[in-house]
This record gives sequence, structure tokens and C-alpha cells, in this order.
Amino acid sequence: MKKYILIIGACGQIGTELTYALRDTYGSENVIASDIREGNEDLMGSGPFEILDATDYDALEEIIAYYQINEVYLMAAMLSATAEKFPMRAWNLNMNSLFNVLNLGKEKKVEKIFWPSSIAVFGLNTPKSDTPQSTIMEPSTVYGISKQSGERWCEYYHHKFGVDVRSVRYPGLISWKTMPGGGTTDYAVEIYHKALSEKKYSCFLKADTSLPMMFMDDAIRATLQIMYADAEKVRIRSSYNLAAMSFTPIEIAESIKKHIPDFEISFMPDFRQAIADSWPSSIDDSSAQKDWKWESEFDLEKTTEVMLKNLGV
Ligand code: AKB
Repeated sequence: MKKYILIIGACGQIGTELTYALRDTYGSENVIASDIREGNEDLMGSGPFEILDATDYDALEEIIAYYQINEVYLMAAMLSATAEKFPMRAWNLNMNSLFNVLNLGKEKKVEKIFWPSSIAVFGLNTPKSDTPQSTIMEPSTVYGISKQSGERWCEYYHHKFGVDVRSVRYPGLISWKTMPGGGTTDYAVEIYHKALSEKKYSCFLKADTSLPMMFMDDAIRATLQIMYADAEKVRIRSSYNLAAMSFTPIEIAESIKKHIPDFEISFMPDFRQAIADSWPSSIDDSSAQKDWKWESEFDLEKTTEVMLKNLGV
């Protein structure tokens, strides 16, 4: 059967690259990008694009029927830092969009769903280093609470209604094609832009704050790998831990200095420090390795090289 794919939130940091990757594999006409706003010309010009509010069930259902969609990637969400400023808006967007796609799955209007979770599901009482797949989860942010609730609902819809929903807990994501927006890990992208444009960066986290991170190519590969794994291999239907590297702001600055020796970093921690402090410093992703053969390819040095090469003029 032919595959028609819908990406919701296609103009965001992950959505953009996922759209390109899926269009490369399945053909531009079969991959429908959608977002609440227009994106860059490249993305909009590379295949079908629809303006879509993911919280509007009727609009979503109409697009699914019109394009005969069988696979949905729900990438629209309000991230950790912005969600602290707009708690109810974040909750409504993050939860209602998920219920909409899960209900379409329950009604057999779509066959397969990808929904991203995050390291934000963990909290202050979670073991901080090598955080296990199953452990204490007491998220202290609005975003984390929405992701943890979302995980429980994904598992419920899978067991109760047979919905084929798959998920990974993304760490902070580093990419050069599209800027992230509203996250706590965004510093790890901003720093490369500022290193090239101003040779200095004022970081909103403390020097020694270690967080799990991943280069976008790894994140896209993991997403496609879990989506195309045999259903019985995807044992965990809440969300899988996923890891590549962990580093602190001072460590990423050191890695940039190898290419830009006069780069300087300074520190002005703000409200995002408390969010970062509640998250793990490293993640145990052995379940993903075992179940669907996940393996990362990018470490910090390789990430820095690729980021500077692609962002440099
Ligand atoms: C954020 O910082 O909010 C996100 C995430 C870790 O999910 N990048």
C-alpha cells in the first residue's frame, strides 16, 4: 500500500529536517508538511504544505482524509522555557494535539503515529547520571508534565485500542538548518551562531551544567528507525530513552575554541537554570539499543565541526 505521510509542526527545528528526510525517501508529493504558520521557502517549495492548527480536530481530520494519510508525525509542541511563561497554552497545545492524533489512530483513520517525548519527563528525584529507562519521574515543569502525561496516554491507547504509536525521549537537539525555539537546551545551538558572528556568547546556564544532547542527523535517524522497526520490536509504547552525548557549556565552548581560538564565553544564568538542574545529566538508552538497534554517530567534536562548517560563511 502507498504511504502518505503528514508532518504536523513541519516548520520547527525537528519538523523541517524530518520533512526533508521523509521527502527524500518517499517522494515529495507523498509527504505533506503542515504548521500553524508558514515556514522557510525551501521547505514550503519542496512539496505539499498546509496551514494547520493541531488542536483543531476537524481541520486535522479533513487533511487526513483529503491526502489519504496513513502515517502522522506530531512535532508541534510548546517547549520547556516558553511553557513556563504560558502554562495553560502549553498544556492545551501539547495535550489536545496528542489526543487528536491518538483518537484518529483509535478510529483507524491513521495507521502509525510518531510523537516525541523528552528528557523533561524526569525530575529532581530521578537518578541524574545514566538515567534508566524506567525510574522515578517527577517532572517539575509544565512541559515535562505534559510529556509525562503524553507518555502514559500513548501507552494506554496502544494497549487499550491497538494504536501503533511510537516515541523517543529526545535530549537537547543541535542543528544548523532551523533554529530551536523556547527550549532550555537552545543555548547549544545559539552558541555556534554567536561564536561565528561575534566571537563571544553569554550563556543562560552555569558553566558546569551537564545535559544530554544530540546532533539532528542522529535524532532524525532514530525517529525513522523506530518508525520502521517491526511492531513487535517496539516493546515500549510510552517512550524510549535516547542518548548520544552529554556536555556542559564550558565543554562546548572548549570544543568551539579549537576552531575559533579567540571565542569567549560568559555566564548569566536565568530561570532556565532551575529547569536544567531538574533534568538528567546523562541517559541510559540500552533499551533502544537492544530493541531496535539504536546507535548514535555524532559526538561533541564531530557536531562542532559540522555546525561550524555549515553555519560559517
Ligand atoms: C527543551 O529544552 O525544552 C527541549 C527538550 C529537551 O525537550 N529541547
